[in-house]
Amino acid sequence: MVNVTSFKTARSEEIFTAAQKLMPGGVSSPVRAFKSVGGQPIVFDRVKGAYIWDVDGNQYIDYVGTWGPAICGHAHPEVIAALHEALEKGTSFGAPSFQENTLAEMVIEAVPSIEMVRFVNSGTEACMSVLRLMRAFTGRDKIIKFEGCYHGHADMFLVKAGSGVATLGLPDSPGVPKDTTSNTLTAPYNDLEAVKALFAENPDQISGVILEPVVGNAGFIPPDAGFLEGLRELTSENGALLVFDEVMTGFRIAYGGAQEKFGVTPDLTTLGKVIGGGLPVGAYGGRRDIMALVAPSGPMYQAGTLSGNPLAMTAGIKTLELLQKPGTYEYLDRITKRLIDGLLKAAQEEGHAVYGGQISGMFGMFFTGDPVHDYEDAKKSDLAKFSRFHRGMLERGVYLAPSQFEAGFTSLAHTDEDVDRTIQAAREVLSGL
Ligand code: HOZ
Repeated sequence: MVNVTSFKTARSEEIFTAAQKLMPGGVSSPVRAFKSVGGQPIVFDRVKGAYIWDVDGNQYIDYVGTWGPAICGHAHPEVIAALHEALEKGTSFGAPSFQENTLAEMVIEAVPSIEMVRFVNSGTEACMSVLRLMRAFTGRDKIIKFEGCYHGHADMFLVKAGSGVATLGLPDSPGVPKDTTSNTLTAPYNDLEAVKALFAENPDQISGVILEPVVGNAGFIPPDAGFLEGLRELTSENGALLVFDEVMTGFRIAYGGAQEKFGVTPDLTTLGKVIGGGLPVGAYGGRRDIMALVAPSGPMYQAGTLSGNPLAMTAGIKTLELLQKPGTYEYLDRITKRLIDGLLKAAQEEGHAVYGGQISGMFGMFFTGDPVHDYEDAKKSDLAKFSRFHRGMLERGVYLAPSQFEAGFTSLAHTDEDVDRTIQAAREVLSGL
């Protein structure tokens, strides 16, 4: 753990300065540039278990977990060993492999809504494909999404989106034609009445409702009691599909995702992150009669050279095997509850208004005393205070997501001692904010 007086960043700064001349903003994805929290990002050298080491030799307890996939801890020895073995057989086939069957069987067995699955390469790809499928199946063009939910960066979803769009406070992106988003209707999260009104205003035109069943891209926001059930009823009544974007929550808040946790089964589901065990992967799946429309069994076209990549499948299979061990989700829940309870208590005792919570290994804390049920509530968080908190934690060897509008993640590698050290660091920072 970094002692605040020995926190050095010269090498990170040198690399990031060079990166800014080579790549827009110096990064391959916007949020990691630290723009909303200020200061320069640290440049990673290696990761292991619950820890990160940067190029200056600082060590951090990591609560980003490569944005979710590292649920077993970074570079788990069994995942690495399986990858070594798979690597010897080649890096890409572009043809069927037995590993796809294995992972498909595991996903179908685990996720209540999924009877058939298609593997792709990212969460963005999974969501843009599922949208085409929603429209192909229903013959309707409109969709409903929620403010602050993020479903990747495809044109149709860049309306009131979360994640980097929220982090950077961007208006809906230039380059997205108005016509492309004219069929994207939005409602506040947790607001069933707003959804009801949209269905009433657009009879027989809405193909479906897509949402993060637990929001992670506007900070951590759980569904209110009855919200998911209400959406299930409204979509069924209106001949529309219900789609859970479980890219973050899949295999994280329960083995079968949010749909297992809350007992609400959507028609279609998107996955990513954990099912790739740290390699690039995504998937969409659902009812057999809907998935039958996907080419080549049906006419809805979607394809990919690297889809079903044997290395990604191998890392995913091993990760899911590790997650099947008894006690996994109980451990994630216990350690994460200890973390968030400790952070909230420390903040309150140091005189800060905070609101937060967790489900299994997913958590969040806002700098507002009011409950957070939707994106408008999340925006009331004191973002300047969050930035100072983030920097103070970084200087004390704790790596938090560099945005108030991203959930945090724990792993099976995080120990009670890591959590206690994190709370101690938080107390120090909060006392000076
Ligand atoms: N969209 C990701 C989190 N919600 C951020 C990915 C990244 O910056 O690496």
